[in-house]
Amino acid sequence: MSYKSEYSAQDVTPKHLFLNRRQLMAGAAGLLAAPAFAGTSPYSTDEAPNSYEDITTYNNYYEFGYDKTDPAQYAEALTIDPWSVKVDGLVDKPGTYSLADLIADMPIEERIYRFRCVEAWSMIVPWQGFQLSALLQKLGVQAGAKYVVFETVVRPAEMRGQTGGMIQWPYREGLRLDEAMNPLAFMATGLYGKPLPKQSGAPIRLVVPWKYGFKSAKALVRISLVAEEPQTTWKMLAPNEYGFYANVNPQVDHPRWSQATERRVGGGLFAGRIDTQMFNGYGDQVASLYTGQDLTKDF
Ligand SMILES: Nc1nc2c(c(=O)[nH]1)N[C@H]1C(S)=C(S)[C@@H](COP(=O)(O)O)O[C@H]1N2
Ligand SMILES: [Mo]
Repeated sequence: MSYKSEYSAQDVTPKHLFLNRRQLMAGAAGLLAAPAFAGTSPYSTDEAPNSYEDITTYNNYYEFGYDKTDPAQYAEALTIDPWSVKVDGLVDKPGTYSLADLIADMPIEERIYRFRCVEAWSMIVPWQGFQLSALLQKLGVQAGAKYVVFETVVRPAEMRGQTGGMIQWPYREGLRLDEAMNPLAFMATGLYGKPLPKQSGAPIRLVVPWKYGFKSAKALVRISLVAEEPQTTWKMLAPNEYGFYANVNPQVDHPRWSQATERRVGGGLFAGRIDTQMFNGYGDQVASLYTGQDLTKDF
């Protein structure tokens, strides 16, 4: 089944125009799901996206609790305007940027990606946003930078899960610089043509479609360019279960379950499991990043 984006530039529906107008009137916040989509990307899958309902009511976001329904129930408490992102480390233009300044000149497009959680469920998600590479180019990566680190906001008064639990906040993730520069690595600011919902990581999150979902950190407030492989949340918690690379790999099982197959969320009670693909099906674009690496060790 194939899906034609409602939001492509070639197909300007009244709904699209309405969204533009409303978003423009809403000011900076509205620009986050910016109006000028370049059309469906060659990087998008033509599989049918999950419903908005599926995508925004079945979430992992431990800052709001451990249950899949906690984020939809509690994320509304997070203040996302104003929002700023600190950029530091080995970068030409460090500083604390307002979100609007950070993304002002980024080319916004739609990417319909497969999304595969390490827990062996998956979805198809129509994101809007921009390539991480465009942002890194604008910030100016210095020689010596080898990794990009991402940190989520820490705000226990608004994030009820941050008042306890086993995670050492902030939630943090990282990519090797060549992974971050791959055209698939994406910064999402919108979903289904609307500003990103809070439970999905508003106002800005990472999306790395060939890696397990935990790499795709939400509600980013800090991006650092560093020389050494950074500490990352799930590896800190259980290094024998979750590695730094976390590439989707049906041949490397989690110590407690198989990664060979996955359950597509929203498939219904009687839908069968589907085979998990190497690199979540993005091998043509990313396999060369790992030439010479043993992915059973660098899992
Ligand atoms: N800050 C933060 N980012 C996070 C998480 C989290 O708990 N906190 N969970 C991760 C995990 S395990 C997954 S599977 C995805 C889920 O994204 P979704 O809820 O939009 O599907 O977010 C990732 N990003
Ligand atoms: Mo996950």
